[in-house]
Amino acid sequence: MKTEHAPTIARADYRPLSWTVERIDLHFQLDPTATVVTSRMVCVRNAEAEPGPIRLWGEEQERLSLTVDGAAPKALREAGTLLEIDADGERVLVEVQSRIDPKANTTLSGLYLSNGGFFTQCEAEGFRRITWFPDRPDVMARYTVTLEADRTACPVLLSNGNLLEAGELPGGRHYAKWEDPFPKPSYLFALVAAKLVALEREVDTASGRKVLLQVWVEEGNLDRCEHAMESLVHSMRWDEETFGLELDLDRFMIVAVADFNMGAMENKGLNIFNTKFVLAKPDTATDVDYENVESVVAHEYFHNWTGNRVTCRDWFQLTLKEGLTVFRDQQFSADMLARAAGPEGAASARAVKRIDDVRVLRAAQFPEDAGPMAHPIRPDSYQEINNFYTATVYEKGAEVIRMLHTLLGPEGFRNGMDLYFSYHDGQAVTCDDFVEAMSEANNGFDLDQFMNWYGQAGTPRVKAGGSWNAADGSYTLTLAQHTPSTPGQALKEALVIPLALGLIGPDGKDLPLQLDGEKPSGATTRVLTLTESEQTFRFVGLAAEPVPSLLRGFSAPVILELDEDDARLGFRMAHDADPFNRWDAAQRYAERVVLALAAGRDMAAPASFVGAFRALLTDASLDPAFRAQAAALPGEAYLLERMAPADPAALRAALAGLMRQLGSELAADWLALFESMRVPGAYRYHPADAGKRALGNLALRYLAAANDAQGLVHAQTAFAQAGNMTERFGALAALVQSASPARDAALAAFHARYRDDALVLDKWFALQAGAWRWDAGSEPTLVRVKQLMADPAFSLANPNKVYALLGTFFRANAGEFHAADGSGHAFWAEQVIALDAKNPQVAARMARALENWKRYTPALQASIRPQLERVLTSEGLSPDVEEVIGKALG
Ligand code: B3K
Ligand code: ZN
Repeated sequence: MKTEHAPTIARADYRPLSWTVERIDLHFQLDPTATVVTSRMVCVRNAEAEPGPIRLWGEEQERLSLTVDGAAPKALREAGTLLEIDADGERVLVEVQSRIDPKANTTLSGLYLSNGGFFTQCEAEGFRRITWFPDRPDVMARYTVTLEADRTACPVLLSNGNLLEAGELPGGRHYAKWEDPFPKPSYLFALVAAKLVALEREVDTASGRKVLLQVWVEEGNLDRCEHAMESLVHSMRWDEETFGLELDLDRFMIVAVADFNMGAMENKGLNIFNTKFVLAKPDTATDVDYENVESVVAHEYFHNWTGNRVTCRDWFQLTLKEGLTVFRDQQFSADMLARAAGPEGAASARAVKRIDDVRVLRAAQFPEDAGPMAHPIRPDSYQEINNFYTATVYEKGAEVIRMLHTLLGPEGFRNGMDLYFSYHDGQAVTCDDFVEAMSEANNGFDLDQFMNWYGQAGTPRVKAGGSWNAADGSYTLTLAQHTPSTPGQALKEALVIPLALGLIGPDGKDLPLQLDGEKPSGATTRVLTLTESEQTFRFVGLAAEPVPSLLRGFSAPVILELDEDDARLGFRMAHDADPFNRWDAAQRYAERVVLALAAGRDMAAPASFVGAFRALLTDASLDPAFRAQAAALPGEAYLLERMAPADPAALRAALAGLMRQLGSELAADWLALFESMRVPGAYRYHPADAGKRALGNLALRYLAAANDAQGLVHAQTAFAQAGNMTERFGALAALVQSASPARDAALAAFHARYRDDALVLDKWFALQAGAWRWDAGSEPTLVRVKQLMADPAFSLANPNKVYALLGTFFRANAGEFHAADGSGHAFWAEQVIALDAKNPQVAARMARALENWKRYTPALQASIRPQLERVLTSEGLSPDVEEVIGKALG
C-alpha cells in the first residue's frame, strides 16, 4: 500500500525563480538505449525575485557531470527531482551532462522511440526527463540544438527554428544544428530524428516573406498529407486576415507520429502530431476525420501566437493559451464552413459547427463540472498538471473567451488582441493580463465581475420565467442565476452572463424587441447582460403573446431552466429563427421523451414528438448537415448527467427503443432520404457533400436499429460498393449497431481490407467497443472487447489503440460498461492498473471514466467502490491516477 502522497501545488504559491536561463545550447548523441545529453546554460540572476539558489528539475536520467563556470559547484543539494545550486555573481555557465534511455520510456513524455525514430513531448513537464533545467513556462530562453544520430536509422534530424548546418560524422553517423531565434519555455522544445519524408510547399506570407512548409510522415503515407498541408495554408491565411498575425519563422514543420498521448503539440516551428490528425485520404479517412485534421492543424498553428509568442506564467494559467486557441480554431472552422456554404447557407453552416462544439461541452465538460474533479477554468490547485488538460480548461475556457467576444463585439475583441500582443509579446503572463488588455482596449470596459468565470467551478443554471400582460402588450422576463456548490467551493458569486434572445410571434416570425424605456430599434435578436442573481426585463409594444427563444447561439456556458410544454418545443423546432435554438428545442424535446421512457413513465414516444421530429427531418429547405444534427439524439453521457440517479441500463433501453420506434415509424422517410442524399462522382472533402453523407448514414442507422429489411439491404450494398471511407464506415456502423446477421461478415471484410492500416483499425476497434446489444441473446460487448485485446494489432503501449478500444468502451458505451454483474468495473480496474505501469497519463484518462460514480444507482455504486479502492491501493500507483481516484473516493 502506498504511504507517500502526491503533494498539492497551489496557485497562490507562485514565486518567480531566483535564476532564469538566457540561452541554452543542447547537444544530443542519440542512441536508442543510451542517449547522452549535454546542456550548456547561461543562467542569469532574476532581479525581480528573492535571492536564492539556481533551481533545476530532473527525472529519469543518470547525471554524468555538472559544472558551474567550468568548476565543481560550491554547494549542491538534491531533493527528489529538484537540484539546488548556490552560485555567485549575476551570470554563470552551468553545464550538465546526463544519460537517458529513450527505449525504456513508455510514458511518451520526454524523449522516446516510436517505430525506430526519436520523438519528444515536453508539455507540461517532459523537458525535465531530458535534461536538468528550470522546467517552468516562465523561463524563456534562446535555444541552439545539435543532434547526432545513425544516418541509416535516422536520416532526418529536426528541431525548433532554422537549420544552421548539417554534415557527416565518422561511424555512419551524421549531425544537424538548429537555432530557434525566439526565446521559448522548455515545454515548447522538440526534436525528431527518424526515417521520414516530407510533402513541401513554399508560400508567401501577407508581408511577402517566403516560408517553407513541410509535413513529415513515414514514406508509405506521403499520399495522405495533402489535406493537412491545405489546412495549414488556410490557417495561415485566416490568422493573417482575422488577427493580422503572420508566421514568424522561415520554416514551419508538422511531423506525424503513431505513438502519441494526445492530439498534437505546438512546439515552436516543429509541431508534432498524432498521425490521426495528419493523415487523410478518401479511402481511409471519413468526412469527420477531414474536419478534425483541419481543426487540429489550425489549433496548433494558432498557438504560435497564442501560447508561444505569449505564453503562460505558470500552469494554472493554462486556459490563457488553450481556451483562447480553442476559440480561435472554432471560429476558423466556422468561417471555413460558412465560406464553403456561400452567403445563403452561411448561417446554417455556422450553426452546425456551434452545435458540434456545444455537444462536446455538454457531453464532456458539464459532467466534469458536476463531479469530484470540478475546477475553475483557472484551477486553484493540482496534484498532477497533466490531469488538468481538461474539457473545462479547453472547452469551457473557449466559451469564456467567446463571451468576451460577444460582450466587446468583434472589433473590440480584435483591439484587445492587438493590445495584448503589443504589451506581452515575448512574455509569460497570466489570464489577468489578457483580460486587462481586453478591458483597456475597450475604454476601460469593466470586466472585474467577469473574472468570476476564471475563479468559479460548476455549471451555472439560469432559470427563466415569463409573464404576458395582454392589457398593455408587455412581456416580462425574469432571469435568475445560480451556480451549484462544487468541491472546495460552497458559495458562488453572480456571474456576468450574456444572454442572447428573441421573441417569436404566433405566426412563427421573430418580433421586434423593445425594452421598456427604450426606442424601438427593429432588432429581433439582442444580448441581455445578466449580472445579478435575479433580474427582470420588460418588453413592450407586442401585439400578441410571444414564445421566448433564450440563449440563442448558446451565448453562455450555462444550463437554461425554462418550462416549455411539448407544444412550445414543437413550435420552436418548426419556427425558431435561430438555427442553434431550433436544434436545441429538438434536443430538449428528445431529452424529455428519452427520460420519460427510461423512468418507465411512457412506453413509447408520443405521436407529437414523432411528428415534430419528422417535420424537421424532411424539411427540404434545411441543409442536410443541419438536419443530420437535428435528427441525432442527445448523447448518452449528457443524458446520464440529466438523470438522478443515473441508470445506464434504463437509459440504454430507452434510447434503443426510441431509435427503433423512429426507425420503423419513419421508415419510408429514411429510405427516401437515403436515396436522395447519395453523392455522385469521386470523393471530395466538401461540407455540402459531407452533410449529405452524414444524413444518409444516419438514415441507415435508424433503419438498421429498426431492423428494417430494405434498410439492411441498403446498408449491405452501401458497404460493399462504397467509394470512400465515409460511406463504407457509415454503412458498417449501421450494420454493427443492429441485430443483422450480416454484421460479422462486414466486420471481417473491413478488417481484411485494412489489416495493415493502424488508423483504420482504430475505427474497427472503436466500432466494436461501442456496440450496443440489439437482441437479448447477443453476447455482452465486454466479451468482444476482451477478445479484441488479444488481437495482434492491439497494444496497450499505443495510446490510439487504448483510446479506440478501452476508451470507447469505458467512456462511450455506458449501457454495456455498467453491466449489472460488475464485470465491466472489474475489467476497468485491471486495465487502469496495467496501463498505469506503462503510461500514467493514458491510465489517468481511463481512470476518469468512473469519477462520477456517486451519481449512479446504489447497486452500481456498490459494484464500483471496491474497484476504485483496488486501484487506489495498488502497488506503485502514479500521482496521475492517484489524484483521480483519490478525488473520486474523496
Ligand atoms: N498543448 C498540447 C497539450 C499538451 C498536453 C500535455 N499533457 C496540445 C494542444 O492543446 O494544442
Ligand atoms: Zn492547445
